Amino acid sequence: MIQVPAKPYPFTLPPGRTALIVIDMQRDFVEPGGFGAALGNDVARLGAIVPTVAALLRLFRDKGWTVVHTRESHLPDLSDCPPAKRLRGDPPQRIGDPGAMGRLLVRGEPGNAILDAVAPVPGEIEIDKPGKGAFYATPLQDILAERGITHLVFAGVTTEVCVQTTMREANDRGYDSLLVEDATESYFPQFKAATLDMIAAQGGIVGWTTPFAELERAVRG
Ligand code: C5J
Repeated sequence: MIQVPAKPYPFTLPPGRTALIVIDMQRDFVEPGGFGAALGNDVARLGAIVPTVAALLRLFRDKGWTVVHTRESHLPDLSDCPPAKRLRGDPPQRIGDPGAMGRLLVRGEPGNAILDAVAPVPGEIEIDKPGKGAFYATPLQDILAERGITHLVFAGVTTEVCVQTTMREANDRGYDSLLVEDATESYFPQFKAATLDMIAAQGGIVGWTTPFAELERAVRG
């Protein structure tokens, strides 16, 4: 077992039974002209974590541990996109509309791809998810169970939406989860700070948080 200094107390990580889940590091959220920008967000903030997410991927690849990448995406006919999701708000472009990188949030479009710098490599698991949480309407839980995974390390965007939703889903399914603080980002700094606090509050009601350097030091020894 590996002990990682973390909030609210050290995270105990079983090598070989721990998976990295990288949430939605897609052009649609991080680059101008995608879904995140269409909602009025300043997407520049999110790009800053790319080097840390890449380093986290290197750490798991070096150890040979399970890596999962998720994409928030919908089928081209939008049959998996509830009207409530598509019609909410008053954005200039909605899910499925044409944008600078193809149709927004549609599977297979250029904008829906994961950024090259943190893209999956052969052998890693890729999950397309129609919701915010990666367990909803996906095979993720079965895949993790087949591999005997009990502990999850989280990175990606955005902290308070898809990352936190998936951590809460994981919590209810019995996983212990650690969020890497500098490998996740939000369009709203105050929401990121609040999410990190609420995850670790009440004795780790959702899970643990730690900076990447602490995780790397503990894992590499
Ligand atoms: C959002 C996500 N923010 N990946 N999606 O709509 O967090």
